[in-house]
Amino acid sequence: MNNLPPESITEKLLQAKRVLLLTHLRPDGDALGSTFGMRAFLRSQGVAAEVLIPCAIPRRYSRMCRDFAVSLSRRELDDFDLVLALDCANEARLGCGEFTPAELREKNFICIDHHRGNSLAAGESWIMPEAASTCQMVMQLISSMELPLVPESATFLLTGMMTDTGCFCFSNTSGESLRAAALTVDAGADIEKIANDIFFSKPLTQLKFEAELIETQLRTVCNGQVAYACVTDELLEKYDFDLREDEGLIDILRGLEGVVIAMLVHHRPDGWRISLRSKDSRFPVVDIARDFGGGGHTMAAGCTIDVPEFAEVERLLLPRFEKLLAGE
Ligand SMILES: [Mn+2]
Repeated sequence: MNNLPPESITEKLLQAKRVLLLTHLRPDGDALGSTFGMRAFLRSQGVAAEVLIPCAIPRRYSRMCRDFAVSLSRRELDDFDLVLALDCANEARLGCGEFTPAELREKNFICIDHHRGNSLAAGESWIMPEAASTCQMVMQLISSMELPLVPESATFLLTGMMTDTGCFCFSNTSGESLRAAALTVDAGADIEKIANDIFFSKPLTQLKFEAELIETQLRTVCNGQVAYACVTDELLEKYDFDLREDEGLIDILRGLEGVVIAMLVHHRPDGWRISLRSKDSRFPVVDIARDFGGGGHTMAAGCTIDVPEFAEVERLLLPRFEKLLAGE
């Protein structure tokens, strides 16, 4: 493990009496894996720790993520001497309930994250953009302390490592990612349970929703190198599909032969939510997302564009893809 966490963070974590663990809203596998994995680890070390998730969590994770707080009062917040935010890149995404980031900064407020351009401004931060997942960072942190990893923690950490790397298929997977994953397996991570719960448990309605999405919405441009689809409210209603469950939906577009850039679009009250993926590191999509006020990772990024019609989204973005693919 080359990238060692700051010693001050490991010290503070182990010296804390009660740690509050936070992550980003609309939590994904890495967000939940890192917070619940850290909770299990801290508890195994005799450090009291609680997770606050003030929003719904995707169904596929609800079996494994249990016993967390959905809200906390200010008085309850006082009981914590350390707040640790995991996998959260900025204040707007932080799932902190009714608390303001300023209130959290009055505590020992630490951030561990792998998003480039993290702007959370915690009291102390460990940001490692080259890490494929925050779970990988947590694993590196635990192994740097040379403390044992309990199987429950190992299973959570491996979950986030697998979801953020597409089961170690995406280009963010490094030797270090695989070594960190190996440590979780050695520690008893239940890879079969993760596979069945997270990857092989798609409800039939979702399968049908995806089939109709492809049948009616999939479009390709740039000689088939760009695939995109707009998730309509009609489709969501017809299949009673909750877009919070959409993690992986864009991978269907990415999985199409010949596709280099995939885009999934959905209309929200504040504009069109754009998710972008690239299959080729020569064509990073994060710059396009940034130009529209978004961000993310080099190959997986997103933004929101507030225009009335979807056709305008196409008019704004398709030429950008064309230029990117032409190497301009
Ligand atoms: Mn992540």
